[in-house]
Amino acid sequence: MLSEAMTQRLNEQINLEIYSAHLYLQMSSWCAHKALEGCATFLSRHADEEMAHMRRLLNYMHETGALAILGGMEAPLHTFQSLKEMFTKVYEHEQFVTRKINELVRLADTEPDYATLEFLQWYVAEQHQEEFLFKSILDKIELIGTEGQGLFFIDQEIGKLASAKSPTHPHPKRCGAH
Ligand code: OFO
Repeated sequence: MLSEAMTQRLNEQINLEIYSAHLYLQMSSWCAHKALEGCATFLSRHADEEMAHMRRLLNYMHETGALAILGGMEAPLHTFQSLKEMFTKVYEHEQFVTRKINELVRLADTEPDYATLEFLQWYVAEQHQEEFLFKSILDKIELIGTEGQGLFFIDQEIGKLASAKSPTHPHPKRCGAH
């Protein structure tokens, strides 16, 4: 059974995952509007992954007999100066999510709530991959640039990342990784 504090923090995390999905879907729409189809597809699939993160939490709460409460949320940003600015915001958002996961882990450890601590390990690993993914996209943007044809090539590269994602392995493999 979850403590009241843990129930509240898991609820916050559920709502944060839904906000992440909204944010990435909105960004996907901005990209589609700018004819950046590769980025639009990538971000739309990533929004689906955020909803899967939310469902995993929701199921865990159901298993423990807790009530999940969905709240209202602010509308995400819908306009950006550039693709680089948009992906910088994605990276910052993922770093924020990592901090929230770390806070959850700390709470589970101090309560102690070992079942939730174990459950959260998946999110710890996932956040490592998410930060790596978005940092590597920013590195690509830095390397190729977005001037002239650069923007076209960046869009193609990010589109390839979308097709590399699969339901069983949502993140493209790192070079040399398993
Ligand atoms: Fe993008 O991360 Fe969810 O948890």
